[in-house]
Amino acid sequence: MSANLLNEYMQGVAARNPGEKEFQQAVHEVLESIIPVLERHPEFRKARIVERLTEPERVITFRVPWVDDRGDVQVNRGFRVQFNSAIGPYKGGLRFHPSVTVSIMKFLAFEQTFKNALTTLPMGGGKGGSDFDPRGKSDNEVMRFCQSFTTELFRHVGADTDVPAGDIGVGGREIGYIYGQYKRLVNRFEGAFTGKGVGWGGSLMRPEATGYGAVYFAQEMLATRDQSIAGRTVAISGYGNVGCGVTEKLNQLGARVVTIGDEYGFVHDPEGITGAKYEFMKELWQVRRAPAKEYADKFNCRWTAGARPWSVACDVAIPTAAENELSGKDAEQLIANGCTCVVEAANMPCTPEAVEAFQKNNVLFAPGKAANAGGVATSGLEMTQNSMRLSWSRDEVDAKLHDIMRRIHKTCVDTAAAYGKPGNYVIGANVAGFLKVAMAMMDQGVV
Ligand code: 2IT
Repeated sequence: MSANLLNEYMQGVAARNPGEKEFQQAVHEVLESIIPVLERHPEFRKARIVERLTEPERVITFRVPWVDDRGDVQVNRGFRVQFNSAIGPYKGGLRFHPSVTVSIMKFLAFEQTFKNALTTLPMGGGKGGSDFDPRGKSDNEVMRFCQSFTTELFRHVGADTDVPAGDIGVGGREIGYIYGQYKRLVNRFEGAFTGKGVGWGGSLMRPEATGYGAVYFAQEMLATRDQSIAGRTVAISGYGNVGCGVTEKLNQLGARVVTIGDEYGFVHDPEGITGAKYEFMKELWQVRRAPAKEYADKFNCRWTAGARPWSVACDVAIPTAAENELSGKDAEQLIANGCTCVVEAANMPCTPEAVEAFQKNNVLFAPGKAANAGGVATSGLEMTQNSMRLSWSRDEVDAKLHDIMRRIHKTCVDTAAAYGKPGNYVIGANVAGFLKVAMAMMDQGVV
């Protein structure tokens, strides 16, 4: 019965979204978890909640023409997927990366819908971006691209409609250029974007929030086994915004981050990325957008080309880069090397085979929609501050973030237990996120 229902839904999703591998993968993972909920709630099936929830409310694609520094015309494709607004205005980041496709946008917006529901804040799910590659572009080129992108995007977003933020390739610089153009077009200073500069409506702690939140979540998971993060060796894969936040918080808590990497390979620094080395790592991406190998060259560490860091012995693994960066094979290797806790700080970084391997081997496993929700939760806090026209101190934001992460953890644990799968954070997160959105959809009728 369960398998039939899942197959039936997935056949429909595959037929309507042919070739959209990442989107189908994200939907499959959620539907697999919520079949028991649908069996308990025939009214959800009658109201076709799953069919509605797997269909984005709106998918916008647009042309982004711009002129590069040589005077040549360039054309990119822009997207905004407004997936679900049952519990609040669409909310989610913008990704600028050559790998961006409609499938990637839809998977991210779908995930975001459940993640945002878990934060306890009133935010619907959305995502956007472009196949534009900011690497190797001058500041002026990035600005011209952002202005052209916003010249179309602006008509679809707004403080009470859809509030984009950053994601891969979109940080403070890009949000600045996008916001400047937005404000010029609408002639209003309003909280239509988050991740803004702290001097003009941004929230303290937003840049660090995703990474800090993932570490808070790891602490809560370890505490269920009477363990602590202090003294642990941790492997991470990226060194952007999320990687830096994770490393900074782990250093504060006395853990040791021993790897960073990019698509070309990874660095192993067994002594840990601390002090001046951490400052160098931070500058590497955030200021210079330089390759990870520079860290290995500068500090005389081992560089392994063409591989991810999952072969390194560690207690905790925190993928911080991108989807499907940790395979079933990688998972087997981590388990063999003694890793007992895996936290998805990126979106869907572990393949389904990897997740299965972790769960079979009693590894604590936190799915991204729970563990990396601290970023968007702090975006929600930025929206609150903008509405109130005030700004909170760093400590105030951090305390709220910490509290939200504890609550998400508890929700996952309680929900998993209520559905007979204690300790299964995938079931806990998917079911709790789904229930919140589904009940709101039921209340609002067939829309
Ligand atoms: O994946 C994510 O949650 C984000 N990129 C952050 C989205 C946001 O609106 O802050």
